[in-house]
Amino acid sequence: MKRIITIQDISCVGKCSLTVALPIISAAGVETAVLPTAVLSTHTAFPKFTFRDLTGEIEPIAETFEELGIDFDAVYTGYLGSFEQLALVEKFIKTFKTENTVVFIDPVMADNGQLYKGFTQEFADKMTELCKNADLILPNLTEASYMLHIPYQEKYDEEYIRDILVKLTDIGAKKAALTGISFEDDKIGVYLYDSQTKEFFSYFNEKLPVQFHGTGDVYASAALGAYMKGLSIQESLTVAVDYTLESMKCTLADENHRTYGVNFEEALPMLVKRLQK
Ligand code: PXL
Repeated sequence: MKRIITIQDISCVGKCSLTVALPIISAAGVETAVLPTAVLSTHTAFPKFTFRDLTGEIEPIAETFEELGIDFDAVYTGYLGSFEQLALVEKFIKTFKTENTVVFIDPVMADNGQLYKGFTQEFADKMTELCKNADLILPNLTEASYMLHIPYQEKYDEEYIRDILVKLTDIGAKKAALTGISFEDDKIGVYLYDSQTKEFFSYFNEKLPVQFHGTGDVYASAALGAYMKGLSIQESLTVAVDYTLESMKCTLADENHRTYGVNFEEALPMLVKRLQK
């Protein structure tokens, strides 16, 4: 069984980051080690939240892993809360990366044209630096716009997206996939560029007329789980689109759904089935 480590916060309520990555990647049949970077009462989109920073734990934990000879087949980073964390995570990646380690960076910091609470352009620039270490980065279009210092555009064509993807890989990541890409009102999906083969790939499925918090983390977790399970990157990104859609459909199927994130739990059997084929 493959073992990955995911480095991001744990938000007690409001399904995102570790409370999403741990169950999804585990269900994919991949051992999921965690390195929590902070404990929050909820994610930061709630009107009020506590935030206990765990930056001081990152180095001692990493050093202890190293002394014990613990290794990982992949390092997956998501929401990171400070410049110091970005530096420590880069050090972690450099320490644990071997020839076969997959480095998967989701530069979580923005959506819908806006940075999340507490983030700045300067932080986005440092996150962009971290992305140089990645085999695959998974930004949405808002994050990519901050990374490249270009205005966020709601309307775009395929040429625009391909140009952004090439520019993202020019920074250093081997592959870049843009999530939440939509050229038609009723379709949404992913667009990938592999700088080594110079090939593009895209996949779209139904676009629902709703938006939920946490879908980016559900998407990234499913994609990594599938990839570590042995699917190709194209298949993994495809399964993750379908699984995220299924999670949103399960959320809507519950008339009394509370928007603490999507119902990825009841969609898990579908993900597991797709990974068994
Ligand atoms: O889903 C991304 C995310 C993760 N962790 C925290 C967040 C957010 C987005 O708002 O606030 C703490």
